[in-house]
Amino acid sequence: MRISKKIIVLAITVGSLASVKATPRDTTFHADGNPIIRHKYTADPAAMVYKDKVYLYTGHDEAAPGHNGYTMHDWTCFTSTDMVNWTEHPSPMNVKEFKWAKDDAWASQVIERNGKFYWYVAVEHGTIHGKAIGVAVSDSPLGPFKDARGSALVTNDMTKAVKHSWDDIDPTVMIDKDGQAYLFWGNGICYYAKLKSNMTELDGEIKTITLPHYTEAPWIHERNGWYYLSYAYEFPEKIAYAMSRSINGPWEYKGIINEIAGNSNTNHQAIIEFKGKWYFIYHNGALVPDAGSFHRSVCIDYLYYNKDGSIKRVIVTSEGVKPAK
Ligand code: FUB
Repeated sequence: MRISKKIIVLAITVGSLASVKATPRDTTFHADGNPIIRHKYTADPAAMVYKDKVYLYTGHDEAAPGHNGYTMHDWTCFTSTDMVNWTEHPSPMNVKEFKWAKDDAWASQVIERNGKFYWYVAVEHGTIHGKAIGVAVSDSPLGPFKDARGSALVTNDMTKAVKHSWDDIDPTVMIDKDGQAYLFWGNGICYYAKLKSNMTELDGEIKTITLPHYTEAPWIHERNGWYYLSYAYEFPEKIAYAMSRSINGPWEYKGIINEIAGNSNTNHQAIIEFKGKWYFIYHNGALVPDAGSFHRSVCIDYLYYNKDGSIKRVIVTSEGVKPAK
């Protein structure tokens, strides 16, 4: 049998194409109300505004249907210039990036300093029992992000205020006006510490903040000289907040701003200002019936302030927000 040269060339080409891994691409979509992301489950939103663009980083719920527990291995990244039209970028980081971690790509936050991007994440430590906080760094907000230390920044044996092993989760980070960076985190108690200017080492002691019915998910932001520390309150979680004139406190408890997130026990907010409006970004379990606490979805609604700087209760909507101009 004679096989033509053309067929041989075609067979070699198809064979080599099959062995090349498909490169993940950016994809764009228009958010049609809340939840804003409907093609996968997303949780624990953290948003950063950088150069007129919103970078939304989320956890990724991948639990099997009906599984009552978190299955989370990587984080996602979406960007938008108007809060409605979004681009999804290939996942900038998997928990495997942290060689010392076992699993559990839990809540996180990215911040920029001097042109570098630092990503603080909660994961399960591989050898020190309990959750831990790691930090990754990149030259681009889209990654690739690399473990910045080769070890955890915070481990369970460094924090003794509560007895359970998952107190070192949910990092939130802020650089104050004087250039001093702070990390807040915690489940069951709110911890905070200064960060060195390299952003990868704690600077001094770990302190605690007493807040009524504090569960987890602290988020720190500043507006007009007021510092706001919002957090998940009770369980199932509402979102409450405290205010202070200094990032070091004292914090005055101000009340609840968001009610329980439908059928999700957790609520996990991020708060940002973008193009003159304030946004409350959170998750619920409302994508499909029975989505619940382990198949969560990110939503966005507006956040408004009173004249005295206090925050108005968030009105959670199905319609979501309008395009920002
Ligand atoms: O996603 C895992 C955990 O659930 C987060 O760390 C908490 O804030 C809660 O949302």
